[in-house]
Amino acid sequence: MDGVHLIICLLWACVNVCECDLAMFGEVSSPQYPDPYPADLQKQWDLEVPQGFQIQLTFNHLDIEPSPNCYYDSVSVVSDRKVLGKFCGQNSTDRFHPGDKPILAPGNRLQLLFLTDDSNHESHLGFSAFYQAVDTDECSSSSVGIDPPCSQICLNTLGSFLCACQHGYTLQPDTRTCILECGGGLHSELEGSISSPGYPDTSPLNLDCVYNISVQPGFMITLNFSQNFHIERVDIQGSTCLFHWLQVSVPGEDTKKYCGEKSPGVLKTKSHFVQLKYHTDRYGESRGWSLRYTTERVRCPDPGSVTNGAVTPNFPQYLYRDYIHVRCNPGYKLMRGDIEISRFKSICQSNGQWNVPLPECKIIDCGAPKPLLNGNFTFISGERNEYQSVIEYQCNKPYYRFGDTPKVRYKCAVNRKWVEENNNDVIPPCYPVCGMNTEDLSAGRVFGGKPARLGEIPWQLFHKSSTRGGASLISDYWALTAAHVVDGYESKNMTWLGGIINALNETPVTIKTEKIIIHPNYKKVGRDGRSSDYNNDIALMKMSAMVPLGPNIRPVCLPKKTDEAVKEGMMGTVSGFGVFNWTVSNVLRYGHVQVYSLKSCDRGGLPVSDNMFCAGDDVQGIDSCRGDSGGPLFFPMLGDGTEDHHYVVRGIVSWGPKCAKKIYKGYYTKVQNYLDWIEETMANN
Ligand SMILES: *[C@@H]1O[C@H](CO)[C@@H](O)[C@H](O)[C@H]1NC(C)=O
Ligand SMILES: *[C@@H]1O[C@H](CO)[C@@H](O)[C@H](O)[C@H]1NC(C)=O
Ligand SMILES: *[C@@H]1O[C@H](CO)[C@@H](O)[C@H](O)[C@H]1NC(C)=O
Ligand SMILES: *[C@@H]1O[C@H](CO)[C@@H](O)[C@H](O)[C@H]1NC(C)=O
Ligand SMILES: *[C@@H]1O[C@H](CO)[C@@H](O)[C@H](O)[C@H]1NC(C)=O
Ligand SMILES: CC(=O)N[C@H]1CO[C@H](CO)[C@@H](O)[C@@H]1O
Repeated sequence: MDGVHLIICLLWACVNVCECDLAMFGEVSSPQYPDPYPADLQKQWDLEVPQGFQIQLTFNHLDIEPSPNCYYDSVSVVSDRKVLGKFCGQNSTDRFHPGDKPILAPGNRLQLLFLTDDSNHESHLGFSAFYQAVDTDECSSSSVGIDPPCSQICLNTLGSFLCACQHGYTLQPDTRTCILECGGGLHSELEGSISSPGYPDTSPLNLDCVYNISVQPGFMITLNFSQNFHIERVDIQGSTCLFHWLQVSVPGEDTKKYCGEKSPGVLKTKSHFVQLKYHTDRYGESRGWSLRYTTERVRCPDPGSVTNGAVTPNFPQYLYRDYIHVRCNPGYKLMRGDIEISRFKSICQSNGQWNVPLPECKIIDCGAPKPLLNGNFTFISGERNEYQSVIEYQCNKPYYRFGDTPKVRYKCAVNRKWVEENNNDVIPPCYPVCGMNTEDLSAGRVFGGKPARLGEIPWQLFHKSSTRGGASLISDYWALTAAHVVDGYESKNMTWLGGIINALNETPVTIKTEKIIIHPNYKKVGRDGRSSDYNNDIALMKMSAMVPLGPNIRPVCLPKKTDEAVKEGMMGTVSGFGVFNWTVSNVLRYGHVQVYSLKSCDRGGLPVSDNMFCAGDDVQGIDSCRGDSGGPLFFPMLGDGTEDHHYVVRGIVSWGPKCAKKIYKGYYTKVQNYLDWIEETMANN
């Protein structure tokens, strides 16, 4: 008992210690061998070879005191607490001598236990042994202890073994047991094969095999049974396939049972899940079946077409995961209902439906054309501001016109803008037409001037209250006058009348000034009432509202920088509501005057500058007079093919020594000297 306990303890220790690589063979011998062994010995050897091998021990020499049952001295071979042999003696003729027969342990370990008593009188030498690893025949049941190691086929390998199964059976996870291949598992690949257990051998009896084919939604399974099909058919009283059958179930459809010798052939299931059940009972014979299944993608209906657009790509058929785009033709926009979308994509879904319905392509529109101040547009072609509609802008005739073209055309373009041929989308402004009158002035000299008819001098403005004065309208906002007329009014709103020839019995166009700008170099009238020298006697007035141009109120032209300067002998017309025949006139009068050289005009002692010129009438005493100040002296410009006949204001009625005396002439501000100032002032205010 003590011995066994010790073995176990030592064995336990050895298992813990020897993690090292184990030798495939080795030697072991008694203490002091080949000299005689000592007395009172109790020694153990734990021998081990690698896992998967058996350990085999062979004594090459053994000389131990012989005794019945090796009672005195002995060497024991122990495996797994079982004593394989207890040896003593000198040679193989001894009953307990092992000879040279190998001793094979069932496992990869064994222990040697050498025991001696208190004497070794005959000087026995002990033993010497050799051990080695022997490949286990794991397949023969006795050596492993599991009975049998494999349920079907056992294959020995070096240090181990493998189990294999007969056809139609599969090895279980325990790697030993074979079970009948019968349904089970899930067929989730997009194609594959399934056959009855053992096929093409006769199917086993008592089967209930379930095969699930389950692929992802969007795919449809097609079963293709081979022609080699045989399931026992027993029909009784209208019931078929009573005992052996193959059942095919598709969700949402009636299950179908098949038996007999005719292959079901090709079954298109239109489903992504199919369950097969194969049943045999305890009797009869079915030779089985096999099938190959394939899948195809679900098909979506033809998406159709979009008017004024294109559906791409154009496939003969559209399958699950295919997608389409819709693009509209130029000039059309994508609309989903009432909402415009920038792009469109629809995907064929697993249910065979498109995820979004097709959009519409609607013609684009450019919106209402921009209004044009003092002008308007008309549709030349198209309507509702749609793509490629053409509009034409015109300025309100005859009072306004574009700078150089009579009309401009714009087309509704792809970029949804109204653009000109050259893609310009800026509409030029309408400028007032200047220098035109409705009634032409009678030519020739008229004594003392002549009352004007309406529309003859439509640029004439009249300031009636306190300071009588005149001015010339030069645009639909600006008027030109003499500085001395508005001197002192800069901080006031002056009311001017226009469109009249009689200040008493007509309804004038009343216009108010918003700004009065006197030429900076004009010397204003001092506090002492000292009069100005009339140099730079020019001022601009901006009106608070646009002057409504019409037949009787229209601007006069300014001279061009390139125009010839005013010179002696030129004939112009002066107009105003000034003093006539010694009384203040309420009637607009005009008279034709001639330009004289400054030398030939008597200036009545006042200084004269180059910013002035003088004009008058030697013959009939035509002259501007008090109350005419600020009014125009205008000259006709004959039409020359590029321009129509029009009037240009070259002088502003400024001062004169005495009215209508032949020797005295009137002095006028020379407008041509102030063109830059006028242009700048009008642009900056
Ligand atoms: C096969 O399908 C059925 C029905 O959907 C299900 O109950 C069963 O668990 C499935 N078996 C396998 C192995 O997938
Ligand atoms: C079904 O399988 C047979 C044999 O493998 C083959 O010739 C046939 O084309 C298949 N039919 C279909 C629809 O796949
Ligand atoms: C512009 O013309 C349209 C017709 O073309 C007309 O209905 C509209 O009143 C006009 N607008 C102006 C400001 O004249
Ligand atoms: C004149 O009228 C305009 C409005 O048109 C106003 O802004 C301005 O203050 C008024 N007064 C003067 C002195 O211009
Ligand atoms: C000027 O007035 C006088 C009377 O004051 C009148 O006799 C004369 O006809 C008038 N001349 C003109 C040209 O109106
Ligand atoms: C062959 C041989 O050595 N035989 C010997 C075996 O041992 C006995 C004594 O135990 C001898 O008598 C034999 O001669």
